[in-house]
Amino acid sequence: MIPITEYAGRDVAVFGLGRTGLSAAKALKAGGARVHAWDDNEETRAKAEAAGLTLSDINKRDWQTFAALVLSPGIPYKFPQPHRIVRMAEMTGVPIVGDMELFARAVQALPERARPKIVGITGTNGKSTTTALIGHILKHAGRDARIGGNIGTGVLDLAALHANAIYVLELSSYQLDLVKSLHCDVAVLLNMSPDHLDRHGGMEGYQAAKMRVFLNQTDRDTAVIGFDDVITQSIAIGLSARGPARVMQVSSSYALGRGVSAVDGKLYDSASGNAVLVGNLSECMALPGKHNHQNAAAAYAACRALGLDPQAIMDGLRTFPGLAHRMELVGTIDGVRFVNDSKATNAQAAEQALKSYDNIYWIAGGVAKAEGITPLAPYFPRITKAYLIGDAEENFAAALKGKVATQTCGTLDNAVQAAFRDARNAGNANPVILLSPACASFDQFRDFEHRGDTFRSIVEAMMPTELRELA
Ligand code: UMA
Repeated sequence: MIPITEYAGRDVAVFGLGRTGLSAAKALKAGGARVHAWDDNEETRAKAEAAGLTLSDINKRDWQTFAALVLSPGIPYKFPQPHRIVRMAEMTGVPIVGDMELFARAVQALPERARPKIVGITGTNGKSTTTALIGHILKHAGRDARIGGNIGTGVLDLAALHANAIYVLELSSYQLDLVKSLHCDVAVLLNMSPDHLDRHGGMEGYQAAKMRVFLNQTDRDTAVIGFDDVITQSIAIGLSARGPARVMQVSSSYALGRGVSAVDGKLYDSASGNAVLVGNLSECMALPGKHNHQNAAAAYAACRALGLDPQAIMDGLRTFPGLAHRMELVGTIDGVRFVNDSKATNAQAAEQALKSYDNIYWIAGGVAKAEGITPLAPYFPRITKAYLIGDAEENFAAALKGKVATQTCGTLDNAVQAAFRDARNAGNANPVILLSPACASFDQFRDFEHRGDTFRSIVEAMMPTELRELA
């Protein structure tokens, strides 16, 4: 935990008691503040109390006594309309901060030589993968990397500040909206397309929030910017001209004259003006597809800025296991790869996986969404056979009829066994058994994580003992 001492002896309101609020309340309490913790939801309040927090209904308190309001990122701040509590803080002149701002100020309060490094990662897509990837590369190279933020661990839950530590933080637009003091030694902006527009009052507000990842950067810092969409291209051009940070462009669409590019599956570093081949991204099993190659290029640029040498970074890219439940390679048996993409609960999410592999033995089904699998038709030629499970199996079999060979399997266990038999016996190149269900899981599982964990357990049980120990 990172104790927050800034408010020692003062009263602070903490509103929203999910992951952010709970960790902020604990960190503030550990730093000596009097915490007034509250949430609109009764059940959440009960859970927070059970976790040891003392509740205090901030709707009924004297706001003049509050030194700050710590707001969770999911609570409406400005749009579609400010939450009642936000209006209360504004009317009484109580400063509103997020957990990232508390973290940033705690870092800034340290003498310069005692400050850890901060890598902030944002973008519309790929930020969790890139965050986990940078964290993995750094750890693999022996650095003390701490991964948190939007990826799932509240930043104040990470281990205490230390000069040699590197905080690798996924930053959502919601979190960025609430920071002023954040100073990223390396700031990564991957890409930008319309998202969360109602929450930011439109594209301009969304873009302005994302741009805050570059706040407070100096000429000693690096801004890594994707060059594959028009919005981030113009941001990169603007920041290159205006500075102050050194801009490093990255792309998986263009061979950049100066930057880091992934071209035809190969990673090139042309930061010096000459393109140098760094390595082959096809060796990085957990990073298939063009979108992952952009993530890899960004992670490479970020880690170079932190002083890692190219081969150490390539080693990290090669050994990255992927994010749990997102195109996660859970094992390889007799040359057959098993990929857990259980998080794909709709066709759009499954599309990412289907377009990343060939010779796919596809496990799909569960509780289908309205669009079914019709939007996935362009990827049917990549599927060798489909193994269908759960409520949707008959519907999906009908949708695939005459296009893809199918087998209705009922359960995930049956599907994995049948797919493995076929994939191993077919003798085709690079087969992949892909669980990317394009469905919700609750007909057979608690949630998508339970479904993915079950898949992993089935695969591990099929592994010879020596492989199981390595898994
Ligand atoms: N609440 C109220 N009143 C409201 C709205 C919410 O009291 O009007 C309360 C809820 O009852 C709940 C709490 O606020 O108890 C939830 O706060 P939150 O939504 O900020 O969620 P946290 O659990 O604190 O998780 C947040 C991020 N969630 C969001 O930004 C929505 C998590 O990102 C992040 O992992 C976590 O902090 C730790 O940093 C999740 C996310 O969905 C993955 N992010 C969005 C995305 O990626 O698209 C931005």
